[in-house]
Amino acid sequence: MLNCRTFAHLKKRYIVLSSQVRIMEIRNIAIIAHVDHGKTTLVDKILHSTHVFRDNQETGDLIMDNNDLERERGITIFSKNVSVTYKDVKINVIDTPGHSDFGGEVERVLKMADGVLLLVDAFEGPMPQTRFVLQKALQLGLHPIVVINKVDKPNCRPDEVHDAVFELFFNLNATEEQLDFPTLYGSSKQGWMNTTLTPTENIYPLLDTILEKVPAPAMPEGNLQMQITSLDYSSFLGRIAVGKVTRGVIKENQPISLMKLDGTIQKSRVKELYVFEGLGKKKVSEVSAGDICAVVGIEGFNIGETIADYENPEALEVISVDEPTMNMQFSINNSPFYGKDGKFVTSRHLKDRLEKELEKNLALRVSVTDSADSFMVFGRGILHLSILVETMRREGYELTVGQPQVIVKIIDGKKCEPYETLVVDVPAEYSGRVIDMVTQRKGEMHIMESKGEIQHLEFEIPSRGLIGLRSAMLTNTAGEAVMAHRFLEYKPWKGFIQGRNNGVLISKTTERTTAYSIDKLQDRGRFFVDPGEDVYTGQIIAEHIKPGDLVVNATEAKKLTNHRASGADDAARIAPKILMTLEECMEYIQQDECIEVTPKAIRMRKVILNEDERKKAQKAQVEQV
Ligand SMILES: Nc1nc2c(ncn2[C@@H]2O[C@H](COP(=O)(O)OP(=O)(O)OP(=O)(O)O)[C@@H](O)[C@H]2O)c(=O)[nH]1
Ligand SMILES: [Mg+2]
Repeated sequence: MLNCRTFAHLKKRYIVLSSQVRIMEIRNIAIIAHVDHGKTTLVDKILHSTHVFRDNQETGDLIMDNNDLERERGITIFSKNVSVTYKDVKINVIDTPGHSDFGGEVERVLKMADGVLLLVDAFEGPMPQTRFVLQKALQLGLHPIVVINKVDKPNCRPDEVHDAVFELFFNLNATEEQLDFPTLYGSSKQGWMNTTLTPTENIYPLLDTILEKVPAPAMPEGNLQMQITSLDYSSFLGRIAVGKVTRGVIKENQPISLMKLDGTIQKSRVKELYVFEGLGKKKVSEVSAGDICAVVGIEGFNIGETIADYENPEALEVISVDEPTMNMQFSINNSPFYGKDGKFVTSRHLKDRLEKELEKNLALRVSVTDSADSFMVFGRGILHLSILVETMRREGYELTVGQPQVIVKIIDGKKCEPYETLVVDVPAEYSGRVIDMVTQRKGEMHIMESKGEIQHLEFEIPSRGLIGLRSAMLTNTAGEAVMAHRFLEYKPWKGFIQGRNNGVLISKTTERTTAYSIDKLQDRGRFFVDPGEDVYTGQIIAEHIKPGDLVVNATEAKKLTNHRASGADDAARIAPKILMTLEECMEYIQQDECIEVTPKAIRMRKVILNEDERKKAQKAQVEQV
């Protein structure tokens, strides 16, 4: 039976629209933070504590990072919408990626939110991406709720971090109201949040703060307006437009006008309509202003376009998508091992796949080159491009990718290149080395502060200088450095930056490597291949310990002697090969090198495999300069 109190409570939570239709109250929030500060873990906990799962339902580690690559790397690549119900209020939650390559995505999806949770790691404090996403949220007039996460970590410093966050708000010109942000402390991992540092049993204090502090979305009646802010893709339904309805009502089968970016109007019709529910979507017949929905059936739309009334369409202000800052050549695989393990190997396959990618990968561009076998692919950074290559190889593609290059622009008649802010936190004893390393790559130090034992360094550096820096940094600081960077702006070209210091050992032969040969060559270089691996002429098989390349034979068989013919003795003395990820290879190779990528292998090689031809080309290049 309903008693008076519950009735009053229900009345508060539902808005009576017309005589009979009651619409649930809504909150739309986005979770933003620097990479790895715990956004997805928190979204998972929100789903769990609002009983999206049956108690006995098996769930993986992070249910939200559901793409294979996301799971493997433990990062979020695509922003995602989920929806939960708490105290009769529908909370739409948008999980965003924290890596700076996907920063543009965050900026767009913030358009769907009426509030944000800014997560900050209680140990690391605000990082470059924290600043970037907070700035975007403040500019949109949102009032963030600050969550100091990971207070379970030893040596964390929640109070200091809180002060640093306040300072960041202040420096970003937050208004009085924005500066008056509510703060919660807790551990997403342990599943608790509180307004003080005292642990609780759950995250309800956070959910209560959301209900209290995040404004309900505006729900104006009138002609339909919905801006497409992100897209979903289903091989069955095709491209799906996602956004918040900001005015009026959108209905199944409704004819609409799509207000294109170029100002033209395209007539179309809504086929199906979905709202978010739990981890999935629920088909509905209509959605009113204030809620976030997914629309099926609209052909050829772009992000930022408005779905508007059929008769009286009005567009919303266009949102721009980040321009690429880096490019890389994608070609068919033309190594001697071509076609051995891939399913899709021709230029036609490559072209079709890249075109398909453009439909859903918003910050990506592709252009043709002089050769029908090569395409230039433009993206937001190494990670953005490497994820595409990784995805393709898992689908069965073979391809060759070249050295990633930053995109140069002519601005006011001057050659300009992208610059980034680089933040490095490192134990004081290594800070000198870090400064040297960054300065060599044309970085300039702007800030140097001590945080206890740790030195906090901030630089401005051309993006070019960052390529390959991470591995060099880890080697030179015994793995202690924590670094993060984010695109700043285009500025004048900074001149020559020294590439890789060491040369490489290149295979002379196309054969199987032997323990005998590798053992003999071990003091010359550190190997990328094991004994018994097939290699080809021109393949990079090791890093030379000195500058300059060397062509070597790593496939010689041991001369049989009267005693023993086995290579077991040699093998026992061989150091295990260095395993490099695709990204590490991308940062490692130089301009005359490229990477062969197949479903089973990643091999670095010289672009010109034949030694004589390579020398001729080098000579010609030197003469040209
Ligand atoms: N100690 C501790 N670790 C946490 C906590 N929250 C998350 N983590 C860990 O931090 C790592 C990153 O967590 P995610 O939730 O994937 O971080 P994210 O912010 O979604 O990362 P991106 O999506 O890549 O930006 C994982 O290893 C988590 O287990 C916490 O409260 N305490
Ligand atoms: Mg995440």
